[in-house]
Amino acid sequence: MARTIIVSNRLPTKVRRTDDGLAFAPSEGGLATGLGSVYQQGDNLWVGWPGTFLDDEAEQAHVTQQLAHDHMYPVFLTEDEIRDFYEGFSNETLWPTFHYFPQYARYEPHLWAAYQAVNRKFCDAVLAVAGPDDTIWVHDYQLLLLPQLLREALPTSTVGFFLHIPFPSYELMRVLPWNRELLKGMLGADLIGFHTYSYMRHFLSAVSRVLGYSNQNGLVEAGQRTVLVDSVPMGIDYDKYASAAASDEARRIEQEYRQAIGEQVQVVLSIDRLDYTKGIAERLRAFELLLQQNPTLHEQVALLMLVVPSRDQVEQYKQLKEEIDELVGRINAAYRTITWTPIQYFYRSFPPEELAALYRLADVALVTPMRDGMNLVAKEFIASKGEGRGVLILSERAGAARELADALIINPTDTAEVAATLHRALAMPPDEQQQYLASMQAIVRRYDVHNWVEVFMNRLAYIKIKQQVLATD
Ligand code: GDG
Repeated sequence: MARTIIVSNRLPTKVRRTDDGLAFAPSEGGLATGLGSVYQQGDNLWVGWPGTFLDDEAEQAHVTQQLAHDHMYPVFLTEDEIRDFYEGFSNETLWPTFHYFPQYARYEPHLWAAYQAVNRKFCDAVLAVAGPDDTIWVHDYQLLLLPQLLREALPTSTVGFFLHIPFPSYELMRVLPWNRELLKGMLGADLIGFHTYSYMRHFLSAVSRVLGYSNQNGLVEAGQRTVLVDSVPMGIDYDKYASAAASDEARRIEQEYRQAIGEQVQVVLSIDRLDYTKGIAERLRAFELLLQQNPTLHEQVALLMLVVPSRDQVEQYKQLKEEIDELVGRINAAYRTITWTPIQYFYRSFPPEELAALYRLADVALVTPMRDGMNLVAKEFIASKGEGRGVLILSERAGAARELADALIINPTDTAEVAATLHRALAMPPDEQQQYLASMQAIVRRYDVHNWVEVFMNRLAYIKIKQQVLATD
């Protein structure tokens, strides 16, 4: 019986070391929810790293056994691999290059060697559990070489690949010393999916310029094989977010927060992982400009800013954290009053029910990344609003801006434009807010995460049939 095997750097469960031994906690990411309906069925499986360094063989055996109950198969990474493959080549070479921050990127052969070795390690793990007829769905930038490694080992297998971050213009790809190998690695897949049409076009252009492979309608002639490249934007679990926000618990927390903040104060919400791609510092400057230009808004508006700790061992992230701390301190010190704090800043993660309450509470969501593959926060805000009101301000450089064209779309580098758009959002009449919201809700509801999985799998089945037809022509 053919199975589906999901492969990603992280498993949907995180193992943590506690005083009482190892603890297993589900990950709340969109991918885990979306693919839950796939890997938990039949004999399907999810292969990935459990998120913690474990070198003791007895512990590894225990984790393997526990995860097997939940259809997961772990790949254990050594401390060197975590440093050079994960924090190194993945997060300090590919992440900045693909998000148009090449000045932050390290191009170092020993990181590349680690990346190749760990992709081979993932390949061995998949081969330990997969058969030639299985469908293998590989995810994201940590595993760009894996599709080709799988193709060599299992030539007839069905391999899909999805990239969750932007695929950059050829001008960025040409900077990357190992661009040929990376593109060839991806082309081992039968289907390569991106969030947007422009990422897909950038990929096709890089493939043509670097490898000389032509394409027609997204079908790439890669040597003896035909590979389909397509745009398949990822959705969220709409019903989950809508019902969490409508729950009694979310309403109760919202009321509590509302009372604390003040009935007359409009709330602007900002939620991201700590990352230079998310435009957090630029967003703060825009909020500062808003306060500077509009004294009448003082004591009438508050920015609620959640920054989820992430990669804070990396130098650029440490610096960004300091910059944010300083900006928040400076703006609050300049404008706060005894009864009003302009920026409520949290550097930690919140439980899902509080997140649902914050989405309810917010009058405006300010989503202004410099670059973002998709940005699920924008979609979650829309889904959480129900029949209520709310305005989404969205960066033109988030993948989500393609689908959410009824948001107030801004250029995140243009501080004056962001400040002016915030002003407009805070003054938008309720019926106009509802009209925009309803049209975006229809899109986010229809193209939800279940639809995304279905479309991806259908496209994968289509290219397998197309390959057979082409082979008999
Ligand atoms: C990558 C791409 C692409 C945030 N704070 C808390 C919390 N969150 C959740 C949000 C959302 C998720 O984290 C963040 O997703 P994003 O899409 O915004 O960003 P990345 O993590 O950078 O994800 C991105 C995505 O992959 C999918 O393809 O959209 O472009 O960079 O779901 O709700 N969750 C909880 N507490 C928090 O404090 N529980």
